[in-house]
Amino acid sequence: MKHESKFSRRQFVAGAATIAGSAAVLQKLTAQVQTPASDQTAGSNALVKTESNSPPQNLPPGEPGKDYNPVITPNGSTLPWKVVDGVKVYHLIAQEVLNHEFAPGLVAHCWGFNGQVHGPTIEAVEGDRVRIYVTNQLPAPTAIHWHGIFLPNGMDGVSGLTQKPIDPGDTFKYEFTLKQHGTHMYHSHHDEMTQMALGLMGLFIIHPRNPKGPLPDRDFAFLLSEWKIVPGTSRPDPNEMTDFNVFTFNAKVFPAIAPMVARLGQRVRIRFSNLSAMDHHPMHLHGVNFKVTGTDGGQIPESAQQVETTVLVQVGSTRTVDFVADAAGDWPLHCHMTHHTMNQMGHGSPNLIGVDKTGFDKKLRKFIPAYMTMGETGMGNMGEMGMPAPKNSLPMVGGPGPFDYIAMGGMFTVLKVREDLPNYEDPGWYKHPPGTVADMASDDDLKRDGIQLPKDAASLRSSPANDAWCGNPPSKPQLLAENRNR
Ligand SMILES: [Cu+2]
Repeated sequence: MKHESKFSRRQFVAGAATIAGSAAVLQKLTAQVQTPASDQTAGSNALVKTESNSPPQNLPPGEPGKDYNPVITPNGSTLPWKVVDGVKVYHLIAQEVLNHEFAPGLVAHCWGFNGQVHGPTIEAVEGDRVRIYVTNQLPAPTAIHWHGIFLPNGMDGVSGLTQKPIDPGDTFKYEFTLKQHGTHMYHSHHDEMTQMALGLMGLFIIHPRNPKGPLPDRDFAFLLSEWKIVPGTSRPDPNEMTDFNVFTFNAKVFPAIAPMVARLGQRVRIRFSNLSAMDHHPMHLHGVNFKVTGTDGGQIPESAQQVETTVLVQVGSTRTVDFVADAAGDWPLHCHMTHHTMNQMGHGSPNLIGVDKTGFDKKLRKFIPAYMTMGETGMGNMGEMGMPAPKNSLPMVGGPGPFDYIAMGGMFTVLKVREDLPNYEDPGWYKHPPGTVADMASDDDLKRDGIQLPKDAASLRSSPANDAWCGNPPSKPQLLAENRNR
């Protein structure tokens, strides 16, 4: 580990930021409430274990476009495969991945597969025979576990218990027939604390062989994780137990997480998997409701599918949700734990809310002319200020939006639903129909509806600081990521 600075990034900001401009910009992330989506079921009824264990054995390899619509791993990829004598053959290479970029400004030396963090998504169909080679290019032994998948015990990938560890330089072969369908994962099962903290994990999606319901039109998969990367360093710290500061979807943080794009009326599936070390994540989607249709244990019977807008994805589990995208707009998808939608600066800082810093700032300006304490009204402006910060670290909140700065980081992205889409490229920000955006109430509105304002409301409103960028606006708007895979 490189030098661990004596002060956290937040302390740095609160105690020593020197900026030329003025103070806060109001955050105006609008979220419109919409009528719930229509009822919709997905896939077949519950597949209980006894059924799954009397499997379709060695069926012909399932084909994308015919047997399933391929899953989309935003910011990730799907592991290529080939068919050899009726068996789908895959090759994972566990290796160090230098300079993995979580978002512009923060790179770290991680462990991953095939040059990626996290590893590519393995995709197959119920009844497929799969053969997965695992080559270990890491400096330590490893073993790969296929999480939630029914297989012979010796294929379970638990180092020491069901197999020898895969030593550096060695290649192991795993082979089994997929007897189920669902959202699953793969991850290291050797020195788990270290190897999973560094990124040795990926998604394993098995499509149903004979789906009973309509297939999803858009099928997105996210692997949730958390990291401790001390600002200024570039190696995730596997020893951290509680104070994580980078919260990721597919090993990216907002604003680098690709948006999900769908046409109005399409059936959308989102698969959440959580391999964080210590934290569960309540995933919340705006604009629609969804049914929780599956877990890593399999499909949930239709009668037990809960209607939700938030689904808790516990550590070591997956949740699949299905809905119809029946409301156009830009709808946030994010973890509802507020510290999980922050980047590195959101931790370990002094609480300055409500502190009158006038006298303090005045005294300090004798020595540092442009000094200004920050944080006394909150942290919403921390990302946009362009203040000096430790090298290789992220501002605690996100990126510019269409109305103002979006004061979120970490586990946050956007579902973009549009009536007309030529393709699934990012269509840009939603163009709201006239009269459908929340905005400043007019004097006529207030008068008509008899709204009495508090006496000091006008004086708060008149602060010019509330309408100005602090310093220069970002020259390079980092909206949502450009390196999505579809
Ligand atoms: Cu969370």
